Amino acid sequence: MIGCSSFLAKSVARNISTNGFRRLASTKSLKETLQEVIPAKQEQLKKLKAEHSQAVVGEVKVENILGGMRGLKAMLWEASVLDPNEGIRFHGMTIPDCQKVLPPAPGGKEMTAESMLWLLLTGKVPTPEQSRQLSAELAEKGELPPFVTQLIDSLPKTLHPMTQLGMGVAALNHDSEFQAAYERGIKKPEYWTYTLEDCLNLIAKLPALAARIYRNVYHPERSLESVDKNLDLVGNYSNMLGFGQNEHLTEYLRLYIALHGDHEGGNASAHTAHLVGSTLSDPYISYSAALFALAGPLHGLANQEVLRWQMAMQKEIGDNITHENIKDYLWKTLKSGQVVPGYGHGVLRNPDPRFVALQEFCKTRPELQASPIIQLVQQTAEIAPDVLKEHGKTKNPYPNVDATSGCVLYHYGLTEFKYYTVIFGVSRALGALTQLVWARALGLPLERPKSYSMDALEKLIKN
Ligand code: NMX
Ligand code: MLT
Repeated sequence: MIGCSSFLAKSVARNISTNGFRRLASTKSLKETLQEVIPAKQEQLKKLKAEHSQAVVGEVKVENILGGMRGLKAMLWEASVLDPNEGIRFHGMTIPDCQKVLPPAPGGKEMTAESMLWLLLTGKVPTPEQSRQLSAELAEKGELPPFVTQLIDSLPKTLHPMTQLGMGVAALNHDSEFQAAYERGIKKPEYWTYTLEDCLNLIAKLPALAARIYRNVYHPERSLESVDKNLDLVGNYSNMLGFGQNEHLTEYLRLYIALHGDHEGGNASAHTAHLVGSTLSDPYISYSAALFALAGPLHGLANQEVLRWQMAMQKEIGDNITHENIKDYLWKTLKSGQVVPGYGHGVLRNPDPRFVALQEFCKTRPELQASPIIQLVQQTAEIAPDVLKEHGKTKNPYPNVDATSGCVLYHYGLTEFKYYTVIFGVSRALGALTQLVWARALGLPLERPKSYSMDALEKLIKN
C-alpha cells in the first residue's frame, strides 16, 4: 500500500495524463499560470495576422475576424448609413439637409431632438405641428417615478455620471410595457407597439434623469425644475440642468443632441442596444447596456477625454500658444503611448461632418470665436492631422465629433467634463431605440454570430 501511494505521489509530482490533458503538479497561482500561456497566444495571433489576414473563412476574411469586425457587412440598420468619406446620412439626408428642413423649437433655429426622432423612426420630415405634438407627448411622460429618483439620490457623488445614468435607465424597466405584455403572452406582430411605448417613455424621461444626476453630483445646493409641458425635450433638459436662461447653450444642445442621435448600427453603443434587444430584453435594459458601451474612452467617453487633454495642453503651454507648442504637445501624447482623443474613427476617413457642423455653430457666434478653449480646439484641429499622418498609425488622422463637442459646453459654463458623455447618452437613445422599434416591427432574429478559437481558425485555413 505504502509503495503504491508513494508511486502515485511521484507520478502526480511529475505529471498526470488524464484523457489526453497534461496536469502539472504546480503551486503557481492562476495569474502566474496565465502569464505563462499568454506570450504563446500573442505570437499565434501575430502569425495569423501576418500570414493569413487575406485568407477567406466562410464568407469573411481572417482580418475581419481578428480586426474587431471592421468593415464587415453584417447588420441591418434602418435609420442611417455612414459613408467613410462623406459621413452620416439619416434616411439619405446629410446633416446640412436636415438642418434645412427639420423643424426647430419655437423661437429657435436648430432642429429639435423630436424632429430628428421623427425622421429616424419614419423616414419622413415632420411638419412643425407634428414635431410640437411629439414634444407635448414627451413632456407629458417626462417625470421620473419616485423609486428612480430615490435610487439616483442614494448614489455616491463620486460614482461616474455614466454609471448613474445606466443604472437609472435599467431601473426604469420596472414599468416596461413590453415586458408586461410579453409576460401576458402577446403575439410577434404586436411586439413593436409595446416597444415603441417603452422607447418613447424612456426618451421622455432621459432629460429628468440626466439633469438629476448633474444636480446631485455637481450642484446639490440647487433645486431641480420639473418638466415644463410647453417646452421641447432639449429645452426642458437645458432648463433642468440650470441653463434654461442661456438660449445659446440650449440651441447648441439641440444641435448636439440631434447630430449625435444616430451613426448607423455598428458603433459600440448602438450595436450593444441591438444585440441585447435581440434577446427580447426590453428597451430600458437594452439601452442601459448600450450606455455602458458608450462609457468607454474609445467611444463616447472620448468627449470628456478631449476636454481633459486640451485643458492639460493649455496648462502646459500657458499663454504662449504657437503652432510649434501644440505640435510638441501632440507628439508628447503620442510618444507616451496614448491616443490623441477626438481623432481617428473606425469608419470615417475624412473630417467628421458632425465636427464640421458644430464648428460652423461656433463661427456664427462672436463670443465663441473669442473663447480661448474654442480657439485652442480649432488650432489643434489644424495641426493634429499632419502629426497623426507622420506618426503613421491611425487610418484616419482627422477630427471626429468628440474633438469639438465639449468646448462649447465648457465655454457656456457647463464645465464639468465628466458629465459630457451623459449628454451623448441622452442623444444616442434616439437612434438606438428607433432601431429597436424596427427590429421588433420586422421580426428580426436573435443575434448570434459564429466565433472561432485561433486553433480552429488555423485548421479551417489549412483545409
Ligand atoms: N491617436 C493615436 N493613435 C491612434 C489614434 C489616435 N487618435 N487613432 C487610432 N490610433 C492607432 C490605434 O490605436 C491603432 O494602434 P495599434 O495598431 O497600436 O492598435 C492604429 O492607430 C490603427 O487604428 P485605426 O484602425 O485607425 O482605428 P480603429 O478603428 O482601431 O479605432 C478609434 C478607432 C476611434 C477607437 C481610434 O481612432 C481612437 O482611439 N481614437 C481616439 C479616441 C476617440 O476619439 N474616440 C472617439 C470615437 C468617436 N466616438 O464618438 O465614439
Ligand atoms: C459614434 O457616433 O457612434 C462614433 O462616431 C463611433 C462610431 O461611429 O463608430
